Amino acid sequence: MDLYFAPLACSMATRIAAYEAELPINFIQVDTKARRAADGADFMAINPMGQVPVLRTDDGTLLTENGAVLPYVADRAGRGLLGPQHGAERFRLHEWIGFIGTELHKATFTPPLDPKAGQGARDYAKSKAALRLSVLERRLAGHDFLLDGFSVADAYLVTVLNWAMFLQQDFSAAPSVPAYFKRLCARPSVGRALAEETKLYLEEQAKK
Ligand SMILES: N[C@@H](CCC(=O)N[C@@H](CS)C(=O)NCC(=O)O)C(=O)O
Repeated sequence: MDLYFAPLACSMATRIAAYEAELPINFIQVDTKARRAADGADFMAINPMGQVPVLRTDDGTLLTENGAVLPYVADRAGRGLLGPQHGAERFRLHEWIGFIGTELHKATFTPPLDPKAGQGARDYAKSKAALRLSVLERRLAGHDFLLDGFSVADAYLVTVLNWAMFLQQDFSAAPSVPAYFKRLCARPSVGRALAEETKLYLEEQAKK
């Protein structure tokens, strides 16, 4: 598998998942502003949205969208290593990935990180945070993970919460969320992915 990624972007969830399950994977860095991959490829020809993650599977299929990439990787790992594969809990996994992708990633944390977003967009995003964090708080107070064990949904959530930390999000009404983040960062897969991508991010910033 090849993962097209940008440092500390949402594609880091797939890196964490691959490390967690020890899946063989190649990483191809993308400059999403220049829309070019490190191997020289025109990234718009790979994903017409110009967004990471893109996963090339071993048979050459290109998969985009976290909602497809993360369950694919979970199924590749098998044995429930990255989440339930069958039954009602499988739908819970999709429920959390959908929640993280739409309600947290896009609605809450993208506008404050996007230099092109105006103050109106930022204020709108800020007004969304409390309710969404309360949903996380309800689950994470008393549970170590979003589901019974670690899953690709946790890989995605810790990736998005890393942005919240950078944004100095107010977690006073949801104290279990930063505690969860700290716990997850202590996992070798998460710690390794964060260290590697932070280094790449800083190198990228230094070039600009
Ligand atoms: N709906 C997409 C969103 C992916 C996304 O927002 N990727 C961001 C990085 S976190 C990106 O590549 N942004 C560059 C751009 O939009 O030009 C998914 O779930 O995979």
